[in-house]
Amino acid sequence: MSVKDKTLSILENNKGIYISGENLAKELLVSRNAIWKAIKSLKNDGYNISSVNNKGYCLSPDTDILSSQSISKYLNRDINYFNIKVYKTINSTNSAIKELAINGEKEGTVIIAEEQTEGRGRFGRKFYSPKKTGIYMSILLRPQIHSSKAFLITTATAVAVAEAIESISNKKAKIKWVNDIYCDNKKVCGILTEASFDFESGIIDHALLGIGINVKPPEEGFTEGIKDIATSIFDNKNSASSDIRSRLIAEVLTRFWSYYKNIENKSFLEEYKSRSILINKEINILSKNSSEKAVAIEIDDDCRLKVKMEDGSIRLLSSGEVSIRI
Ligand code: BT5
Repeated sequence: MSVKDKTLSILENNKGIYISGENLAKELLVSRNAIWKAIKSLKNDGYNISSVNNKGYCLSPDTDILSSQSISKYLNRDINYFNIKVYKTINSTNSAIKELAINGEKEGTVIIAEEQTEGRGRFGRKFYSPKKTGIYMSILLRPQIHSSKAFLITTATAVAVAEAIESISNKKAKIKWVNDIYCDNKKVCGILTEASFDFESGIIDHALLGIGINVKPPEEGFTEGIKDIATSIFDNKNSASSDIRSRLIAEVLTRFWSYYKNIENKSFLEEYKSRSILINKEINILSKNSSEKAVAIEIDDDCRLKVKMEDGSIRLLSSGEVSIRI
C-alpha cells in the first residue's frame, strides 16, 4: 500500500478526529513531508480534510467517497479474501472484471465503481448506474462447480443482499425470481452472473458476479423508463449516514462469502424461497418472441420456478431462459 493509501486508511478509521502529521509520520515510518504530499493528493481526489496548526489533519465525518479503505473498516479482519479496487467511473464493472478474469486474476478480486456509463442487465438490457447514490460492484469467482449449478451463485447473492439491506435499514427486502431484490414492491437491486466454463468438463472457469443496488435516490431521479418500477433503499438522501454504501458493501460481501464457501450445501435456499414475491401471483412469462400468462406455484430445489399455465399445464422455468413480469 502506498503512503497515500495508508494515510487514507488511518483517516477513514478516525473520521472526525484530528491526527497530527507527526503521529501519522511515526505510524507510517515516513517523513512529515511525505504525509503532507499524501494529504494534498487526497484533497485533490475530493476528500474534505481539514488541517489545523497544532492539531493535525481530520477527515470530515460527512465524507461519502467509496474506497477500499472505507469498506475494509467494516469487514471482519478474518475476511481478507477480497481484494477491492474502486473506480470513480467505469463502463461496466462486469466488463472490467471480465478482462481481469481472462488474464488469470485470482478469485476474490472485487471491482466497485461510483458510476457506470454502460451498466448491463440480463439479455443485453441496461442497468441505470448514476453516480454517488448506488453500489455497482463485481466479484471475480472461480468456483469448482459444474456450470449447471451456476444459478446457486445468483441465489446465494440474492439472499446475501436481502439480508444486508435489512441489516442497515428498516426496509423489508423480497426477492423476485431469479435475480431482483425488491423493497416496497419496487426494484432496488439487480444481479447479473456471467460464467465461462470448460466445454469438456462443464466446470466453471470463472464467474463474474455483478451486483447493482440503488441505495439513495439518484440526484436526477430515475430515468423515464424505470421511474415506476425502481426505488432506492433510502427514500431521502439525508436519512442515510454518509458511509452507508461502504457499510452495505461490507455486509453484502460478508454474507455472500459465508454462503459461497459451501455453496453446494444450498444453506440459503429456504431463505431464498421464503422471500419470494412471486408465489401464488399471476405472472407474465416473457421469452424472445412471446408473453404468456401463468400462476407461480413454487421454487424447487434447483431454483426453477414451477408455474401453472392458463391451459392448466405445469411448467418448470429455468432462470437463463425467461423473464417474469408481475
Ligand atoms: C439486472 O438485469 O437487474 C442485473 C443488473 C446488474 C447490474 C450490475 S451493476 C454491477 C455489474 N456491472 C454491470 O454492468 N452490471 C452489473 P435485469 O434483470 O435484466 O434487469 C434489467 C432491467 O431492470 C432494465 O431493463 C430496467 O427495466 C430495470 N432497471 C434498470 N436500471 C435499474 C435500476 N438502477 N434500478 C432498478 N431497475 C433498473
